[in-house]
Amino acid sequence: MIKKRVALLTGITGQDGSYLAEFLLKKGYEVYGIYRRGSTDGVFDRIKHLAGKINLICADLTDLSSLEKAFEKSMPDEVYNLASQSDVGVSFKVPAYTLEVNYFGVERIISCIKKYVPDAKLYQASTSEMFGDVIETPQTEKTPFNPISPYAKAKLQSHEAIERERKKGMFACAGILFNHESPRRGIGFVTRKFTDGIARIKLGLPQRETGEDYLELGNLNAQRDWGFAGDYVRAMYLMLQQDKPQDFVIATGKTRTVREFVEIAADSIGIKIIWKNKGLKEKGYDQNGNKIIQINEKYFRPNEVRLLQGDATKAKEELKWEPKTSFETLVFSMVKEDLKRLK
Ligand code: NAP
Ligand code: G4F
Repeated sequence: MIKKRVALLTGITGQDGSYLAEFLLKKGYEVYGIYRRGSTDGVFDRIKHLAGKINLICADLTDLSSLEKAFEKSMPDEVYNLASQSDVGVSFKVPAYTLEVNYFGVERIISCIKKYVPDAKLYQASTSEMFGDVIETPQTEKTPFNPISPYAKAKLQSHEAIERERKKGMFACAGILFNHESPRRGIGFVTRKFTDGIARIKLGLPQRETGEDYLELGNLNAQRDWGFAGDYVRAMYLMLQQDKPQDFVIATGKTRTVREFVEIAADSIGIKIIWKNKGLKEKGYDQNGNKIIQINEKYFRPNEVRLLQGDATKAKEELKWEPKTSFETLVFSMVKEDLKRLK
């Protein structure tokens, strides 16, 4: 009997982990996932439909002994390190913890691979946030990094650790992924915060964070290259199927402002936003004159990445990877799922 290939995923309870677990199960993998114990319910919400199909192990990226046990138990052929403190804004508030998980956590994973499965392949979740105050547009694998947040600085250290290990012979790849979203996106990120918020407005429900009947947002002028998470996990898998390990930019190539995202999402359920005033006093009204958006300074960051736009030509040529989902389809699906859930 042919032995199934074994994948170990950190961050299986997150957005990408849930899509990647589904993808690898369909490919016939035996899937192990690391979860950390949550103090609240809902930790398994994104993977409850996979119960009985995946093997879950309680471990934490800050705890080497727990990771060693996870490796000893799963003995993976492929390791996908998706776990991180993934919120850029929060990283300014907890920089040391962010470094502990996002950099030292990766060093712990590397040491487990060396100890238990030296021939295993490693995927590391690097990020477009490392381009920071961008030096050129669009950004490619050759664009110099210029990180400006504690999150991006920690991710760059782990990105360099991957390069170091690759030079020493490990099959280690980093995907430099641009923003990718889905109905399973964490509620704190701007896209999901807005699709949840506009669905509440449509249904006459109070906002989740404030209880108000309008939504508070930060910088509407930041530009991001947004794709669909389900498309991006395919690229992670493809990177580990190549003959030699390399890093790849994964992006759609198109950039849009937060304001555009907001307008398209609202429009998809018949709400036309009319903007009045500028700067911190700017507000958004619906066609009936009801205030639905207000700017709150607390959502601005000490340092802001103004523009991200990726060039995924290398992935297209070498991985034969291209995004399949359009921006509009992505936005509509997120709004639709939030409406369905809240109803
Ligand atoms: P996510 O939804 O926030 O998921 C993060 C995962 O990491 C969760 O499963 C979380 O567990 C886990 N985690 C956090 N701290 C941990 C710790 N100390 N030990 C073990 N697990 C821990 O993130 P995502 O959007 O799926 O992103 C996946 C990865 O790609 C992350 O590394 C992120 O930084 C990176 N990335 C994301 C994007 C994007 O646009 N989504 C773009 C580039 C790179 P809990 O469920 O217990 O919180
Ligand atoms: O949705 P965001 O929090 O995502 P951000 O900072 O781009 O980070 C995401 O993408 C990175 C890849 O580039 C990942 F590495 C990272 O893990 C994460 O997945 O913010 C997007 C933009 C920012 O410019 C932010 O200032 O939206 C702006 N924004 C405006 N109002 C807001 C808000 N962001 C949040 N979270 N909440 C707001 O109310």
